Amino acid sequence: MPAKVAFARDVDEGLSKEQKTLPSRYFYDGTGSRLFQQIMELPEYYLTRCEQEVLTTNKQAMAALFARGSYFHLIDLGAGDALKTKVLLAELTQQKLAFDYVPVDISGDAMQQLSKSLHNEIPNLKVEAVVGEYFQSLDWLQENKSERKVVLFLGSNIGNFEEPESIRFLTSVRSYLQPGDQLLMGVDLRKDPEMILKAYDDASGITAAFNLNLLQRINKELGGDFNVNQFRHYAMYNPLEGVMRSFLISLSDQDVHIQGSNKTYHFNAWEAIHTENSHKYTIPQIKMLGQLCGFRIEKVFYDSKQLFADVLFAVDQ
Ligand code: AVJ
Repeated sequence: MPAKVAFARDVDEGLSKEQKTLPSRYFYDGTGSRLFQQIMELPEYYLTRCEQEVLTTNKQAMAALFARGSYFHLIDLGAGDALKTKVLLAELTQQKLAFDYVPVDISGDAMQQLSKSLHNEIPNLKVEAVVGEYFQSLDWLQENKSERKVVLFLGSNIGNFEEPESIRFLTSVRSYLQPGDQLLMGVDLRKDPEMILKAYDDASGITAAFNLNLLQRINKELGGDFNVNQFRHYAMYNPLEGVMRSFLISLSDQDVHIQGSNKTYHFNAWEAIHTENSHKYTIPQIKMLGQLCGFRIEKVFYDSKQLFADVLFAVDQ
């Protein structure tokens, strides 16, 4: 199915629900990817800096655990600009490990830029970029099933999934791995709710622009007539569930027409569109999640404040 058709279908499905939703994977058009890069540099958005610290501090230990004397594929799910992965790539290259790099991302722009920048920065690295959604990356895993693999799933991207979806996804990843393969997964840990809230509702309004850009993308690609000024970003954290949720709130009674679905959608004043979940975890939860999907924790790497963790999973026999 062409990407635009799927987008139109998903938007129509989400906006036709009793409680309106839009899938967060559609944030990342050109503008959205640029806004996310700005988010990663915000003082409030601690996640990227923490994970960068985890990788920088532990790159040698990680490389030692990846090295098993045989050639492997390093598969980076949701690679984006791969700023964090580059720390590892430099280390693995320096240690002369035999591997190639397979970044996977839904943003074609991002994959083109990444291939180019890697060609300049690490000319000897073999790169095979894949443009597609996470589930499409599974095809690649399947095609290369017999070869050794280290899968990276960094940045707490897992946090966007609801629990059943995360189990389904990790179980499918596991089904294409074999004993000796590994998964390094970044997870955002539970912490002061105020700190989490600020990370998703920053003072300069970049996260608000990122959320609202989804409506602009619908206008551009599907011929929508959203008045973006009539919606407001709203984020809240539930400390019982450990879930950060983001919404777009309709500021008035209004109708929006979308040519792509040839439909008009009504929004009541203060009605919400749910656009994103970002789950925060405890290590016991992650251990449990791994177990459910056929993974065993080999090692947990933390930043100095223990705000974030990169968990290395081994594949059970
Ligand atoms: C890219 C999914 C990890 O949930 O923290 C950042 C996306 N949304 N600010 C996250 C995001 C709002 C981010 N992930």
